[in-house]
Amino acid sequence: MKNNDRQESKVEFDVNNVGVPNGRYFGMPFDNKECPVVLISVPWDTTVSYSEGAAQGPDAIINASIQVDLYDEKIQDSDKLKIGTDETKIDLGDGEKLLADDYIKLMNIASREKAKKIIDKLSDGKKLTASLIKMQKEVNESSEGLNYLVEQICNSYYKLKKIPGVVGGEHSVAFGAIKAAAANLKRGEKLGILQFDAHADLRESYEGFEYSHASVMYNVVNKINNICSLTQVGIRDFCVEEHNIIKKYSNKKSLSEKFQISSFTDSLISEREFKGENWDTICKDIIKSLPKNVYISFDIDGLEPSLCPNTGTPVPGGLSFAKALYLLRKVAENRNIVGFDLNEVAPAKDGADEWDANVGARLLHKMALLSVVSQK
Ligand SMILES: [Mn+2]
Repeated sequence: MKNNDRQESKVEFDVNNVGVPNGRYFGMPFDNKECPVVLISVPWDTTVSYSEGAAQGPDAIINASIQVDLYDEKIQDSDKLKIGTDETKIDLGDGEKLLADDYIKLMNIASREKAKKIIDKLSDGKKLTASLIKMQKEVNESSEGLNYLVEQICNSYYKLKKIPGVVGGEHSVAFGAIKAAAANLKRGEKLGILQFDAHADLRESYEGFEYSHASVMYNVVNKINNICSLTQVGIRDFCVEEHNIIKKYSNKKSLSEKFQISSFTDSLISEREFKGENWDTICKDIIKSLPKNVYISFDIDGLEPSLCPNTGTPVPGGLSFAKALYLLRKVAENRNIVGFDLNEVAPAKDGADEWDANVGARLLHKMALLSVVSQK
């Protein structure tokens, strides 16, 4: 069976047993109408600069998710939570329809091919030819198309009062999801972003790609209304340009200021711990930097590389699974999680090893669960 072939037969679902593969997350057979949270696969890795594979993330996570135990010792009735899988169909115009994630796969193959030519040329230290500059423009247009599609799909779930969770794909897939989250708040309310990441992703553009994975938070901060803050956790690989942006928007005393970035870098966290502070105290500070409504953008490389060895740009250091989960639980207890994404999960090249997807699936289940229990 092809990974993402949705099975129409709704086999009996038993939470105490291993799931039956049906092309849906966690093997859940439910109608999306019954689900408070719906997961949207966005298999897109057009702008990856180091190692490809994030486009295979959603299918790999779906496969690995079958064996995730749905019981959570801290949350009542956690095993009863119904999680949906997006089934938006894209009309191809001639009466033919395609599932959105299959459509995105095709878009990605075309634009990745172009982007790769540009990246290869640049990494050879050469200048782009006129035809490559034209291609660069086309890649940017495809990225805009992707952003719009993700935004529209997320909007459709907000209309139904459901929480959308986007599964990437490279980190750029978060843009459309965050735009939709910010647009669907109650009047006058603002959104804070909690970003788990090894990288700041605050570059104005990267390799000439306006919607690069390395620029996603720059774009979020500069192109989306209603965002009041960005809180970064686990950052440990960033450039001067990004450092300057962080500095410019930090040191604000309160969230009533126009916009604030709080960067809990990996070294800052380690230093506080080495000097005797515990993770709970640091989590309290992280939560203090967040407004009532929080969108969580989780780049898997925010975790220790041993938990995501095949991700596009792994960096030493990072959060343990337990620390990330503890922080997520604290956010859910104290704030309202309005949307989330998990990105940059990439399976092993030979497909033999499920480890990255296994970690991703477990994290995804916790994020889906906690976003629902956070609703107050
Ligand atoms: Mn990132």
